[in-house]
Amino acid sequence: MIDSAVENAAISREEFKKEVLDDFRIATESRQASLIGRKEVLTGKAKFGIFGDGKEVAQLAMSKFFNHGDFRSGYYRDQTFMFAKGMSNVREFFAQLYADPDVEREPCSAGRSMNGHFGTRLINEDGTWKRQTNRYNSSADISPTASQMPRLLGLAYASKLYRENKALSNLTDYSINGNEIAFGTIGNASTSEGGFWEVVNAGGVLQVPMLISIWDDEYGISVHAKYQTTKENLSSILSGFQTDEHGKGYEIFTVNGWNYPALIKTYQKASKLCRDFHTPIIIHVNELTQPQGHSTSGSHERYKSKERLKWEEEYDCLTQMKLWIVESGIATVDELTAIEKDAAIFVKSEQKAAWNNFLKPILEDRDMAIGVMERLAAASSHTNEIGNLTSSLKNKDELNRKDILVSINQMLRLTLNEKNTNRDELHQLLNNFKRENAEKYNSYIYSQGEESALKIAKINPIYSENSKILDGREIVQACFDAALQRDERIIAFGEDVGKIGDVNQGFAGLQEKYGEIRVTDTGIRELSIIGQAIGLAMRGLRPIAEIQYLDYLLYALQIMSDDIATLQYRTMGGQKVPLIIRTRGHRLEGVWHSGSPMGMIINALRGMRVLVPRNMTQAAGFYNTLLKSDEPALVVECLNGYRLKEKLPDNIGEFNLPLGEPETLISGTDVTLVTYGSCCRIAEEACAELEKQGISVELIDVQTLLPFDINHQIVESIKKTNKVVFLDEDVPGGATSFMMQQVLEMQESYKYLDTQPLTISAKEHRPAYGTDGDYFSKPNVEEIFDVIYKMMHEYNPNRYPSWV
Ligand SMILES: Cc1ncc(C[n+]2csc(CCOP(=O)(O)OP(=O)(O)O)c2C)c(N)n1
Ligand SMILES: [Mg+2]
Repeated sequence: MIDSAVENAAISREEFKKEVLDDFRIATESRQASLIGRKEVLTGKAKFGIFGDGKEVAQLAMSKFFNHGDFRSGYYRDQTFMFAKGMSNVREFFAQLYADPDVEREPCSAGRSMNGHFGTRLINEDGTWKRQTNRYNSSADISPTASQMPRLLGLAYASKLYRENKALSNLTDYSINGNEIAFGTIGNASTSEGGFWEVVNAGGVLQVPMLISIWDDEYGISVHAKYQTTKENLSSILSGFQTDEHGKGYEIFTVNGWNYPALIKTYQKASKLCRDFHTPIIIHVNELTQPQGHSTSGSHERYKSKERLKWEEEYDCLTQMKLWIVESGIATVDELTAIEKDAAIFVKSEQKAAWNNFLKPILEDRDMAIGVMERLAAASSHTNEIGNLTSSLKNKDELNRKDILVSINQMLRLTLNEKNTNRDELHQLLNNFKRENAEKYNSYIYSQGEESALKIAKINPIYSENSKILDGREIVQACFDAALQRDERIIAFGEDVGKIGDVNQGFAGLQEKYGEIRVTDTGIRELSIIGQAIGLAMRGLRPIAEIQYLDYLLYALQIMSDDIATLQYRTMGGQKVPLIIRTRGHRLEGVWHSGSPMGMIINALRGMRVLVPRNMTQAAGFYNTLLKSDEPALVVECLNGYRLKEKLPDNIGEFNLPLGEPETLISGTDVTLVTYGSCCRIAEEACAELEKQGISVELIDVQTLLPFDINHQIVESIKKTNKVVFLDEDVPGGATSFMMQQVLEMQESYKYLDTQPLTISAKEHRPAYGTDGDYFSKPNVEEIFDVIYKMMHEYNPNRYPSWV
């Protein structure tokens, strides 16, 4: 058997043996990491563990065909693959298990993600991209099942763009002729998620080099395939995606997860098709096992039959690999036992090193604190209590940084009324620890690099006598035209974006001008439209992905929240996705075409920029800023603004508007009215009516909700007016509450208020259809007038008599 294997592999007998035994060693080390990892959790050194045992051999096969420039988008079972490609190693694996916050020791997430959440560092410390085509790349894993799928589509679609758009061929840091495969991995049960099917369909439509491996162990935690999958058979139900006579569709393979040579053959054939012809691939790897059960949270004996457990033992992929190696005459049982022994020793020592490295800085912090505590004990009238607290900190098992801070705080409370330098020293230490830990646990929500959106300098719009007056839609169209002209990396896509240039014609004529590869239609699939953008942005392109109406953002909100918004944070600045999500909303007609759920959105999207321009010129200025920055953003255009007339700036493609800078639309002295988006126009009308009654309102458009008024301009207005009203068309307590919290609490404007701060919002229900539906659902001029007039009446009843 070894002879035929050697023949097929076209390498020498020695080389072949070395490769097989190397594989066996990696798989065995990976298994040891799983076994020891579980013990580390059960003995209390780590909080939770989930491991790749039972899935090692298939991953070895996959790793052989994963080349430089390729990307992985996978899930928590993939440690063997990550080890095999050197994208992770045993020590880093344990560092993550212990939640080591040191990014050098735990480069996937700096201890922020639980174990098994892999990813490589795609960007440098200054935020610039690393070269991707000379290394192996993995997007950063997230926990929600199947959520690796949307971005997988984009990672694969990037290869298509790089291959088909010759103008991108100089971007060799990201692609060499689009030869890169996006490798996806997913568990069998996770394929029950809607997102899986949406992405599989889209991948087939787009014909992109996406190679999906399904690790099928028949279970999703305790739930058997009979509850997950029609006919309990993924290969069978996926067969409709099989390529047809036109070559469209997927090549689908089914292979047993314990059969090393068959797996290698399968991955070899599949990856060649995928790389050369961009044929999407599904490899259904079945008959996998889970020797230790799903995770450390329980044991699989509770839900697997005796027969199943016995079968799992027999068909454990490592057992089968060993049998094959021996039967093929590649190595003896003794040779394999020696490898197993060495692997056990190696993994144990790596685990110990990871633990010691993790613990060392905590012990140093503790000892530093104890030194100060002992001095305080001597100087304080609470010597005994402080002494007791100090010794219990000294003797604490499973020490965390938290324990040190808790002890310090207890002592500071005990000595609240004492004045001595040791107490001051302890206080100082506490502040230092807080600062250091904020860096460890609270940094990188947004880009901290040079291309942060907040660092893009303002360039004012320029107008001249010749500046044209156009419909709003023509203003954004001119902005997109200039952007597409300027930068080949920019692409736009979404429902109806291509042929008709979007439902409101922001891209009108631009597909004809720049080609289908740059401006293109997609299926109705919001989740994977955004996934497409994520993957493209990760591979150096600049996507503008469109969600047709704000009301339909909900389908995509999950991936925006779980993936985009957490990306910088969960990698501690190791990955980024500079992408723009363009949508339109606020006010038009009916329940699903006039929503403005901005509170929901900004609460789900900390980590993204959320922009709410009041008109299309502001929108264009923000698009220009965002395209120069490296941050992901959502831009909500006003659905009722496309036909309003605006003046086209002469520098439509160049001017930038800064984020986080409100604009005062009307100066006033009596009341500050804070709003954004379509409400600006309604507020302007209300202000005119109030002016007639002698009430001078200062109207402020915040323009961007995330970030919000970074220079604290609004409080300056309140210092003058001493009254504030927050207006929008979200539900009561929605984004108006956010604005109120920012202005009252963060800007401390409560100090300057003479009256109760108020909010005006839409009703609690979705807006009803028709003119009256809108009038009675959303805030209107009369309501704004009433609220502000009443506020003035309460403040000065003589001057402003009650009028109702
Ligand atoms: C959206 C979502 N729902 C539930 C979970 C909890 N959960 C984690 S793993 C898992 C089972 C996944 O099974 P499968 O896809 O077959 O992968 P396996 O663990 O068997 O390799 C579940 C339900 C989750 N992470 N995300
Ligand atoms: Mg499973």
